[in-house]
Amino acid sequence: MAKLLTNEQVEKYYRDGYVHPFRALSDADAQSLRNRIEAFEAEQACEAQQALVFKAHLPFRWLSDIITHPRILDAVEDVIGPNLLCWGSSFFQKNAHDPRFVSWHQDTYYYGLEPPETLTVWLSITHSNLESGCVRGIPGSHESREIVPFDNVTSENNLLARGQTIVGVDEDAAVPMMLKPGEFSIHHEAVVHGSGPNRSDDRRIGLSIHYIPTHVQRVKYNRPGVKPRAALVRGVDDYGNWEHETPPDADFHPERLAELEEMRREFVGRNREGLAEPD
Ligand SMILES: O=C(O)CCC(=O)C(=O)O
Repeated sequence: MAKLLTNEQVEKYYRDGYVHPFRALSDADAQSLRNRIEAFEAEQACEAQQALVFKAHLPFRWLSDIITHPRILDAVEDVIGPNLLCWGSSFFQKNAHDPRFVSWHQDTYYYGLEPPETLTVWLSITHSNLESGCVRGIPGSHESREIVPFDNVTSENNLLARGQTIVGVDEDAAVPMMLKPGEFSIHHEAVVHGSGPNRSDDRRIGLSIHYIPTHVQRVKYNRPGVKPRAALVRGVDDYGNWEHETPPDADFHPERLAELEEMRREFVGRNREGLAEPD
């Protein structure tokens, strides 16, 4: 029996490649999450999206609590089943009146997973709407699961480091996934999506969290003899394709921070070799 989504919403996810909105956090909890993020940024003198790459949840209990939030996991379970791994989480942030954008892209190109079944939860921590540059998706663009041809267009304002840009997208077909603080959308890794600049007076902050069913394997970026790592967030793992991360028992957990740093270095190395990164 479904836990959060209706049958129609599950069907919509498979048909269109996304569905929204769902509430995870109350207004007050979304605000206190925002306060924590902003306190971290003030302390580090750096945006969270720059300091915490790929697995923002790894060194912080308060972010580990978000990737394991029961309402989020209920929604994910309704779509991809009861045995769930979370392999990544990244902030996407734009300040008030910020020209930064996310070009039209598919996540599949970066992820290297087989089968390509990542479901991304995009949790809105502020208002995400047309003015603030919410995520927009092209319905049905995930259907073939094929990678749509793209160019790498580098721009200092593109939040995608390598600038994957699918050209010729019919923007009139794009559907805005507008969200209030504490609400989330879900999207399939192959759906074409992107977002425009923030023209509003407030920041637009989202946390993008990536879930897979346990049978999915990573087929790219693996080091010989080393399993990729992910958090088992619900159910059991009968496949053993991933090494399970231990949740942090303290904030600024030193070992987890070191793991994040190692991943960052690997990522820089891959970029030097001209390989794609898991944006
Ligand atoms: O936050 C954005 O504007 C884009 C997010 C995105 O591309 C993603 O979560 O996959």
